[in-house]
Amino acid sequence: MVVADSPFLGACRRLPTDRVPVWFMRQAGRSLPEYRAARGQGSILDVIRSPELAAELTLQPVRRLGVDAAILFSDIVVPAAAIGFGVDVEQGRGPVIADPFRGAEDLRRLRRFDPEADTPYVLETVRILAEELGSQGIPLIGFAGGPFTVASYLVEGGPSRNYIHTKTLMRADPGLWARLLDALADMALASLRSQVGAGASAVQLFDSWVGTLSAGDYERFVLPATRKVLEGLADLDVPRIHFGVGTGELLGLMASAGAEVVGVDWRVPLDEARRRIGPSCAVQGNLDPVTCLAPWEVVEAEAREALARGGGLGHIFNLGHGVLPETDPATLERLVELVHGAPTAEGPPTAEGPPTAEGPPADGPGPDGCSPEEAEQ
Ligand code: 1CP
Repeated sequence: MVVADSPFLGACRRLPTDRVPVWFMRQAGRSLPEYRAARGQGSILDVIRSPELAAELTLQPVRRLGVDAAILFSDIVVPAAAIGFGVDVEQGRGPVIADPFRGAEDLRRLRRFDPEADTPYVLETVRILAEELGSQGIPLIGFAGGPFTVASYLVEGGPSRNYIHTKTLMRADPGLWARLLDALADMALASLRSQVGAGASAVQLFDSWVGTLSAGDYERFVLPATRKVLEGLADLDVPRIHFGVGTGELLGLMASAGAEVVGVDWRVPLDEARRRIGPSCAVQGNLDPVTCLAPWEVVEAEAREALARGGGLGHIFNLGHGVLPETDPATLERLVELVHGAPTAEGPPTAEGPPTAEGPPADGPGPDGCSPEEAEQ
């Protein structure tokens, strides 16, 4: 099979596929013994700077789990680290910034990101993977961090619960906030374009923590930058996936930002998510990652429910967020088998949205509906 005909790319375009495609966010990593064996002790940033190793870590879950897509082994803070913002990634904690972004003078530290010069190792990894996966007909997903989520690390200085500094900057100095997000949008866009140029077949924008915002704040403070990233990819003709956690109230707005696929976490059932997103986007999700720690019968029942509510057509099965390190890889293997054995919907999507096990769920598009130009296809 050639990559272009893969079930994953077909489902992103809401085309009929012979099976529901499945991959898992954070499918590479600590849940796999072969990852722990290969990773070594250094910073994850050092691993990412080693193309052969990063490519190997990307391929491990493809080999073991039989997933329909690979996701590049990298991190959302790689571009910011590469331009010298002073980012490190602490094992067991995540990204940390010794000297966080707090004022206008810090904008100078966010110089323009040039992927070829600043992260040649990422592009080399993508090239290795595109060749290796291409021969197997498996697409490679490139990714970048969404402007809000990357800003939250730069402004807070590390992982955060309440985003106090980030939200305060946003409200106290909206002009500076807009310039920060615009710079981070340019960074994400340059990174994603370069990954596609090197051979990635799809891209995902991880705005993981944007669910901390109200819809009003999201629309005013984040959506313009997100649109800039997604619309800036439109000419490349690769599916764009847009994902965040806790975004139930934001799904309609996120769908209006320009992606082909909206990622949904476990808090909103997929049929309801489709109602909020509108008929012109595919959906990705949405099994609770913690469910994977339950007995198989529970995993199976919840996965079947997600499949039924997802409706087959234009559904990429995934977890609602990343694989937890405690997950038994055997559970993920069984999940892939289960999803691949599930029925797919037939026929092209209707204006009402794809059918589900419970009949047509969508009574019209969400507030905006993504890729509106495709809505009547
Ligand atoms: O298979 C894969 O998905 C692995 C590749 C990958 C991806 C897609 C890594 C490697 N990081 C990411 C994206 C990423 N990084 C996101 C978006 C996805 C998500 O929401 O989970 C985010 C928010 C980060 C930031 C980050 N990097 C965190 C989260 C911290 C927090 O705020 O809670 C952590 C722990 C890291 C480090 C990191 N990146 C990747 C790995 C495997 C690790 C962990 C460990 C290590 O040091 O080995």
